[in-house]
Amino acid sequence: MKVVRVTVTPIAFRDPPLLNASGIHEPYALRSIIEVESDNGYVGLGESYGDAPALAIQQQLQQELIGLDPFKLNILRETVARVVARVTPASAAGAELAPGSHASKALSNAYSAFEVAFLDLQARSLNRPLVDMLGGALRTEVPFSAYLFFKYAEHIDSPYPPDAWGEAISEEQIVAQAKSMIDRYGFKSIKLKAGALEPEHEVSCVKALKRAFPQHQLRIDPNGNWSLATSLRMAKLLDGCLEYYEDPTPGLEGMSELHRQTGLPLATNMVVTDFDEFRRSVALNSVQIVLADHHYWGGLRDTQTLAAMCATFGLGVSMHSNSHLGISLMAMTHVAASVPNLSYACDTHYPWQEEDEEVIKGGKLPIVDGCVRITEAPGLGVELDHEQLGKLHEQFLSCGIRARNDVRQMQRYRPDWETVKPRY
Ligand code: GKR
Ligand code: MG
Repeated sequence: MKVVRVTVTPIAFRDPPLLNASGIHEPYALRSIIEVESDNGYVGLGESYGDAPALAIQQQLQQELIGLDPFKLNILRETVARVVARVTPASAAGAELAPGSHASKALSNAYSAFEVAFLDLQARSLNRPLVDMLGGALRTEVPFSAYLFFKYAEHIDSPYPPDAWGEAISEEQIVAQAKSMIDRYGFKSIKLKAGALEPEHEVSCVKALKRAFPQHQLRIDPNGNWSLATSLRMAKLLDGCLEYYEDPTPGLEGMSELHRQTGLPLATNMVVTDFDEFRRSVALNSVQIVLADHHYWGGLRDTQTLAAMCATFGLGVSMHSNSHLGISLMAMTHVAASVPNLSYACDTHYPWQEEDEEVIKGGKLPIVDGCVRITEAPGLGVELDHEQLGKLHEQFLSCGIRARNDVRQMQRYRPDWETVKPRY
């Protein structure tokens, strides 16, 4: 089997005004949708970052992958490495929370984007689910958490009508957001994205969630926007409410000291983002749970390696997410289904994306009882809807955004907004 066509299509879809440690989401999130076709008529799918630096590499690779055997992933990695060495990308400014724009992750990002499509192609040609290319499923239902955000009711100068979620700033509004998400999707655990408002207020919201959902597991994630002193103070206020404390404070040293002083389980998608940081984290005992993300950890098989490393060093493992659509959701679900030590419900932004903006046939994938299911359908189990792809590509062309920048977007609301890390 040989690759005869590779198509990378950048898309943009509506994204709500979600607040975070950098600023606020822009009205559109960017992704790329990848199709890899083989000479015997199968098409493998992938989804990755659509920010300009990541896209430039993916587009360079389109021609270079023609003729490769989709089973030879080691050759794929070598080919990607050659192209990445040629196209040295610049990191986009103001995009700290968009790993697709980090130059240091260029190789693992680009490899991952195509590895998923190659694995999908392998699986389709064998008429097996993709998870069988990863050693087979240990579970068919993968749990995800309700991922809450503080948010405004609508974007400044919004190019489209307000979303149905409404404003979420107060405790009552955050509890209402959690209730809608849980009623709709059945999530059993809740994550609150923090680092955006006063820490005391964010902690009060966690406590309000605890009162409203006493049976649910809770996490808070300030994206490293709290100093060590603030993180210690908030740990006291949180008073045992948490399943884990996610990236409260920046740096491996800060996290290590926080764990030493509180004993709380700390999770991260910020201080352990590659195997070198993993090694340093183990030496310092900085984190106890690693949130994997195949998009920048180097694909589905490297995510399995990461999970095996976590098992070796007695760490928990779960999954991080950025704004994404269904192809990424299914890739996350297939790898999560294959990981023996998946110890926590995974993160996903999926509920935040609009019903009419999915690129797969049949529209948005169901999340039932907080879980996404994998079936025996071949590959990732989803088919591309070319009409939808075309619509979201047009939106990419017209939206004017080429790299995520939550700082610049916040400056439209508050011209004096600056990046200060940690802010609190
Ligand atoms: O989308 O605002 C966001 C999140 O803050 C995202 O950028 C983070 O990468 O979800 C992520 C996280 O868990 O840190
Ligand atoms: Mg996080």
